[in-house]
Amino acid sequence: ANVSCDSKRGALIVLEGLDRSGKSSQCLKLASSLASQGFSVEAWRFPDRTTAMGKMISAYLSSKEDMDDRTIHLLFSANRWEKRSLMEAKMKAGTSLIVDRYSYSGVAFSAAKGLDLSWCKAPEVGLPAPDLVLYLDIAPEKAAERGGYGGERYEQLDFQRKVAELYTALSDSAWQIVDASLSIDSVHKILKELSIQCISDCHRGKELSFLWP
Ligand code: DGP
Ligand code: NA
Ligand code: NA
Repeated sequence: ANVSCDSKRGALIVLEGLDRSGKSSQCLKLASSLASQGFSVEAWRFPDRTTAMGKMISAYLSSKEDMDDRTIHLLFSANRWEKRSLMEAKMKAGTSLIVDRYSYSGVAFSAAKGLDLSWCKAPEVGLPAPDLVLYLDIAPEKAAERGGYGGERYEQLDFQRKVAELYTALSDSAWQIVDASLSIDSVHKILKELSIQCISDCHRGKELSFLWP
C-alpha cells in the first residue's frame, strides 16, 4: 500500500547568506513549521561541530587554533563528506533536509581569502546538489549592525563584503534570492512557500543531482 509513498524522495534545501543574515533562526523556524504541517523534515547545519572534524573546525573558528588556509578548507569539505551517506539515506527515505550552510559557504569563505575559486570548488564535486538554495540577501553593512558579530574569525565587515561578492559568483538555477531585510515573518513566509513547491517537485520524481550542476 505504501509503494508510492516509499518512492517519494525528500528534498535538499539549503539556506545560505552572510553571518547575521538570519539563516540559523529561519532554518529552525522553517523546519518546525513544515513538520507541523505534516512534512517529514530535519534541520541540519554545516559545519557540524559535533564530529571529530567539527571540533577542529570549531577551535579554528574561535581562534583557539591556527591552520593553513587550504587545510581548513579541506576540513570543512570533509565535514560535509562525512555526512553524505546519511544525507542520501534520509532523502531516499522521504525526509527533506533543511540545511544551514553548505558547499557555497565552503567556497565563498575560502575564496574570499584569495584562494583560487576552482581549487575551492573541487573537493565539493560529487556531493548531493541542493534542490533549492535560499539565499538570505542582506547588505554586509546591515548584517554588521544586527546586534553585532559574535567574535568568531570571519565576522568582520571587510571580509563579509568579499564573501558577498563570491556568493554572487556561485548562484545558479537552484538559487532563490530572498530579501533578508524584511520582517522575520515575511521572510519565513517566502521561504516556506518556495520550500513546499520544491518538496512537491521532489515527491513528484525530480531526480537528485550532484555538485556542481
Ligand atoms: P556558523 O556556524 O553558521 O556561524 O558558521 C561558522 C563560520 O564558518 C561562519 O563565519 C561561516 C564559516 N563557514 C561555514 N562553512 C564554511 C566552509 O565550508 N568553509 C569556510 N572556509 N568557512 C565556512
Ligand atoms: Na557565525
Ligand atoms: Na548562523
